[in-house]
Amino acid sequence: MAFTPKACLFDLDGVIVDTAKYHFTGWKRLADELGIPYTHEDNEQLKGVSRVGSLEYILEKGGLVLDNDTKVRLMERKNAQYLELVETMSSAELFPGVVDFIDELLGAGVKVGLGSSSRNAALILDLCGIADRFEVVVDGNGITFSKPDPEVFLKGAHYFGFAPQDCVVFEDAVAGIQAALNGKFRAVGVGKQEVLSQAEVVISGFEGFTLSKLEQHLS
Ligand code: B16
Ligand code: MG
Repeated sequence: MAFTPKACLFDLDGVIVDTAKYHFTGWKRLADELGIPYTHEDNEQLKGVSRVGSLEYILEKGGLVLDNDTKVRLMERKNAQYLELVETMSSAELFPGVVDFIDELLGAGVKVGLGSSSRNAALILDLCGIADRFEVVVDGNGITFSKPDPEVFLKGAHYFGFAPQDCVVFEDAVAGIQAALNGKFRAVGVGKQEVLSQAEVVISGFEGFTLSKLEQHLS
């Protein structure tokens, strides 16, 4: 049966823009100070994972148990580092084709929203000059449960008043695809097929991607 999306919900980091490299630098500096090895593979595991979840992962890797106040301080330090690193971000860092695709959706009357685990999502959208495209932004500040819980996307669909089945989620993280499927959304993976094989469709990026291609893939 032909499928036409009523809304598209985009993850931010890894789908619209590559902030993973800045998260990597921030966590690596912190891990170095703690004497815990932190690799690109670790960073890959933490895509879509909340700030606190990321710290817990690193501490567990190093076998470190810390009290809550110390954990809060470490997260603040990492975030201050991250904010310094993203300060100079601009539209030049947007992934090729993603804004054209979003603009095509908006022109066709498809609603567009953001569903990100990041508490810095609104800032990044602003820095990249695309905040005006998103009618709703659900981010790490507005959710209780992290991906793979579907809360972040369900809140977006609820804002629009649409059933998840009528909305498409674009995600680069395994936990994000699981969140979409757990919420009964249509799920498009952005990245590598072998990593995102649970998604209904995987695209390598948005260059040349169109609404009609999306509809063909999901029909
Ligand atoms: P922050 P997404 C996620 O964003 C990142 O992929 C993940 O690496 C990061 O730890 C998380 O946001 C929290 O970010 O520290 O900025 O609140 O992929 O869900 O857009
Ligand atoms: Mg992501």
